[in-house]
Amino acid sequence: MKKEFAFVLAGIFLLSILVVGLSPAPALSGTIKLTYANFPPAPTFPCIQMEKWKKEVEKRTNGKVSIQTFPGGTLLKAKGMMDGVIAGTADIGCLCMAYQPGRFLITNATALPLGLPNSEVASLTLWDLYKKYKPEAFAKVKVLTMFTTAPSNIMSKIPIRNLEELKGVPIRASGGAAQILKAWGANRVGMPMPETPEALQKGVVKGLFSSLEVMKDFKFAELCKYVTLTETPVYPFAVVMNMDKWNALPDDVKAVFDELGTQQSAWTGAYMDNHVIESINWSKEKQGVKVLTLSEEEKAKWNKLLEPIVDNWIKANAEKGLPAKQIVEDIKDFACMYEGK
Ligand code: DTR
Repeated sequence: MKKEFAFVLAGIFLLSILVVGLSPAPALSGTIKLTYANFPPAPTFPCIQMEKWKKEVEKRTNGKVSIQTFPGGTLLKAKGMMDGVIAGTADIGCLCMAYQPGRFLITNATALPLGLPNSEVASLTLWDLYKKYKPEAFAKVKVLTMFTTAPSNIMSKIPIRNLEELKGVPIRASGGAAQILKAWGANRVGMPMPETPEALQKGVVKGLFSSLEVMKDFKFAELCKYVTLTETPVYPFAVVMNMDKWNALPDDVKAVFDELGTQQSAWTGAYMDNHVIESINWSKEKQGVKVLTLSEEEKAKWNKLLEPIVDNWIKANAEKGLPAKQIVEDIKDFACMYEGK
């Protein structure tokens, strides 16, 4: 009897080892921990959207996933983001595609002067474009979402009311925005956003060309007392995940990440559009910033100079074998759809 009892006990013991041994790893080791790198400081919009995503993921997975965020370039910096995520330095990273213009040809087409009206429409347009073309440039990562800034405007230390006043003035811009500034005759200076405050302070540049929420978030309104409204172009962003880390996630977590793709794109766009309004009001009321609108006649001159940019882009990229004309058409069509036109 004693012997039989001992056998049963041993059996139960062996079985329990087997059951525990075979259960999936996450249940055993508890939460899945992921790192998320971002390049600009914490109060800026790429990091605000990162914290929102972290909160949503932790809520929707009931704490099964925990995200550790690294704003301010503490884990990866602007230009090293994509390769850092591919190499696994961070599990997830947020990148501004404009900082590597030749690398993300298809998605960077959203930075052409195509009249994308705001960040929400442009973000959803970019996300659709990505989903349609699944560009080779992202083959080594899992893309979690994409979004854009609001349209760009000139922020400067001196008033710029016409092309003559812009001629030769050193203004900071990256990617697609750079060729726009060049077409208008400015002396464009390229650098990622986190380097801009110092360049402005030292006088290396007299202004920048970006979406206007930075007037408040980087306190540029303290230095740049003028805004010239140009309302083009947007800058595209992507949030990418290390492929091995993605493949190792359980299916229910993958489903949460996937369902958040479009929602995060729309949320970030709406946040950006509202925040631009707040930033302009703050700049005018608290910093005495003057917002300059180009006269109709002047605006027509500025627009005329941009006309060859889209045509040249189509020509150059068709030669590289891309369906360049179709890409531009798709951007316009998606944008019309989201604008409700
Ligand atoms: N306009 C791009 C991207 C950009 C706009 N706002 C922010 C804030 C923080 C980092 C990047 C950006 C640019 O000028 O770099």
